[in-house]
Amino acid sequence: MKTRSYRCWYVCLILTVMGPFVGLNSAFGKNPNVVFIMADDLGYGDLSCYSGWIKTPHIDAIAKRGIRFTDYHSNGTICSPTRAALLTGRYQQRAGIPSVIAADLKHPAHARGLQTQEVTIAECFKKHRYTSAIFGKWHLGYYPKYNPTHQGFDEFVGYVSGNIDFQSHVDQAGVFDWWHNLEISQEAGYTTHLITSHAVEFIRANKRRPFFLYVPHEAPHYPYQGPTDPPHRKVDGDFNNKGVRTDTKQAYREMVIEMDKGVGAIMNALGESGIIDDTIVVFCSDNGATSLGSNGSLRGNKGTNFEGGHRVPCVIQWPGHIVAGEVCSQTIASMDWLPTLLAMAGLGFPRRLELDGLDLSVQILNKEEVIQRTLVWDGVAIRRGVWKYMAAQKGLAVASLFNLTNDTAESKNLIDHHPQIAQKFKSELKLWNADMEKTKTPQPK
Ligand SMILES: [Ca+2]
Repeated sequence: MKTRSYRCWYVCLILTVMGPFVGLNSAFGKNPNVVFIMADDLGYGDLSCYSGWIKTPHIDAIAKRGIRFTDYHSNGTICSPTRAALLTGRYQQRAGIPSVIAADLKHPAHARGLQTQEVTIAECFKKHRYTSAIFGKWHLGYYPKYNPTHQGFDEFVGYVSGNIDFQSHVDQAGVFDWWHNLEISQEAGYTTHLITSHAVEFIRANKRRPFFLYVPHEAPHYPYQGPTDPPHRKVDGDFNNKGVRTDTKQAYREMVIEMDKGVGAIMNALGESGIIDDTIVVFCSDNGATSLGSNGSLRGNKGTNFEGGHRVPCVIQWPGHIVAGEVCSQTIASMDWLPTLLAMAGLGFPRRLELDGLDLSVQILNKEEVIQRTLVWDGVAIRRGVWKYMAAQKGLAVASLFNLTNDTAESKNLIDHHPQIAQKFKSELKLWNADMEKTKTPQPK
């Protein structure tokens, strides 16, 4: 059996062999830039382009200029796992991040992180001489050795925790958490505004060379603070993690609106820099909404394996390459972006990376028919085509089989009608779990 070190060596070799191809223009001419914007805990029923309750004209405009996905899924139902899958193109379980990386310094999971032996999407773009940056939430390791600058990002401004006070930048363990690369930074400002302004500045500074820009927003994750609210968390202080607003629903709305304005500012910067037609822009969420937001008619919330936990909004634009105003029903997941975006950009990637994500570029660019594929959540839920099987788990007393064609609300358990389908899924889950256990990147003891 191949060992991890052998695999890494082989990946390095592949990357080296790819060298002569580095810098070649894509099939579409100039290498396109990529701006990947991700909200935190935004639900399927939050945005106006998904018939949601918050008016988001700037995100809606991306959908008008490109594609709105109706069957996009976050790999995880909570923050860290989805981010690990997005960055590595692999199931988060395989990438060694099956659960959230805890803020509490005493929690055993606090010491975990995305291991540097993982090859990230930023490293893949950098192999093609892209400049890369991340502005916003990392949540893939607290220790400096897990800093994004060790994972292919040339520049990092943001926080390593799961959430911070939007004004004071203190995390929920009472630790100050705002960084510029490897240094703590005393930069003042509302988190959403800072993330936007760094992204805009980066776009203007790098308009003449291809870049990969990752913009993981904090909104609308708690603490529930609008742009005019004062700070409430203090270092080592005693505070309510969720904040002090009593009208939390209104605060949530303000947070989404502010993020949407930020998306507008990024689009303006691309336009003013004359590179909007050379830039692929994606906007999505990292998991479903809490009960404060809306997952539309879907069952469940963040942290559950029901559709409300992981079917989330996602829109993409690339003027001249993606047909405007399309609605796409392809089943797609966070881990698909690594192979898909590199393929869309006409760039090679190390095919021996043992990716779990699929290259769905032809479904997006050429509007080819959707393909059927299998997705697993947390080793206990599995989906293929119209069918989704869920083992008995928290919030679900008995194993269930749902047909998502007419039942995205997962209200009718059809397991007694289709026992063979359920049994097949159950067997697949067992194999999947054994494979993950065998191949997972270990965390240091
Ligand atoms: Ca999240």
